Amino acid sequence: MVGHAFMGRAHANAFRQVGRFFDLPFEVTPRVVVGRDPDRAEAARRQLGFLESSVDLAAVLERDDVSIVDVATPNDSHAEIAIAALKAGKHVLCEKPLALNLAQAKRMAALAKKAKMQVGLWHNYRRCPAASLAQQMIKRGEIGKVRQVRAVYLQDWLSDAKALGSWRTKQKVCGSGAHGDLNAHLIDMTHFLTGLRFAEVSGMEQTFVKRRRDADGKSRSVDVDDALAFLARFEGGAIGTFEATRMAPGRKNYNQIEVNGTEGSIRWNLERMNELELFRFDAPRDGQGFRRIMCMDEPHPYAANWWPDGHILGYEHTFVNTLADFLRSLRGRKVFSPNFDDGLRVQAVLDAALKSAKTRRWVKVSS
Ligand code: SOE
Repeated sequence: MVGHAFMGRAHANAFRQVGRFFDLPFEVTPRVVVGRDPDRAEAARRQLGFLESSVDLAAVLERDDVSIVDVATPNDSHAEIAIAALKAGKHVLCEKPLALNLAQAKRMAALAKKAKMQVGLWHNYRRCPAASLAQQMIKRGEIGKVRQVRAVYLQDWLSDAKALGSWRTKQKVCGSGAHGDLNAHLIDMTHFLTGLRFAEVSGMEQTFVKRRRDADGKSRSVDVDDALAFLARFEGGAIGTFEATRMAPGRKNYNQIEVNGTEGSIRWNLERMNELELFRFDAPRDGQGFRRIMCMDEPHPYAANWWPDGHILGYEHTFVNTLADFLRSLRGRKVFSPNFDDGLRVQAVLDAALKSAKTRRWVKVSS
């Protein structure tokens, strides 16, 4: 595992838990945690439960007792690490978004195809049981043909102008702000739930706080969006609205998507992540309304691997579910999704929406 901050902790937890809750084709050993600072990497090794720590990725990639490389670093190093790992013949899991920009994403997807290794992206919300159930329901036609998608991912941790800047506010490290961080999840979730393909987008961005003091005390300009909203037209005529912000006071991690079809609607909200809301016109008129499905019973995706009905799951379980499917896909080489092709499709939409926001015109999404 390369990187050991917030996502590194979420991934490390998944590496340690997955064998306790899923029948896997083989045992998982969290072997080496790689960082930039030896003392911090060693502290992470102890806390996160790896056998070794290292600051020498090249040496780790040469080892034949390392078969999967997990990229849990900021966005500007995803391409370099994933490409080196693929060239070293390793399977690769990578945090979202796949890359800094479309060009890097294209290179990563092309190499993954050539390398014939299994690759995956940690778009963890797909494997929230309720989100996976929504995908199954939409696929079997429960809401008819999809007409509209309405998705928001709202946070508020940068609302205060005095909040510190970080790699997430520097374009050369993160690529874009709330857009690449949060709209990436909404775009991937839309692909997953509906199978729709984005055709063209019209975006609007805003940076409300133009300079921030970093942890080193220096004030630096913020060259990424604090918020980016965009309209989308899909192939086939469906339309969508998407919004990402870090400036919505009170919205801590409010990731919500609603899909409207010809026969009904489905809505999932991360703040009530174990529940799915479904509306269908075919209920009797006097009983119509959204009904709340509790997605923790045996037939619901992943639920049987965890606790009895009603014992709710949390954020960290979505990473364990994701890893379980990735590991199971290694046996018999079933294609895991989201892979780097899926990540490239997300990057194409991110890229088009950002271009649209800067040029104030509709932009076609490159296929
Ligand atoms: C910060 O916005 C963040 O950690 C994202 O980077 C993650 O992808 C999201 O799952 C939670 O919020």
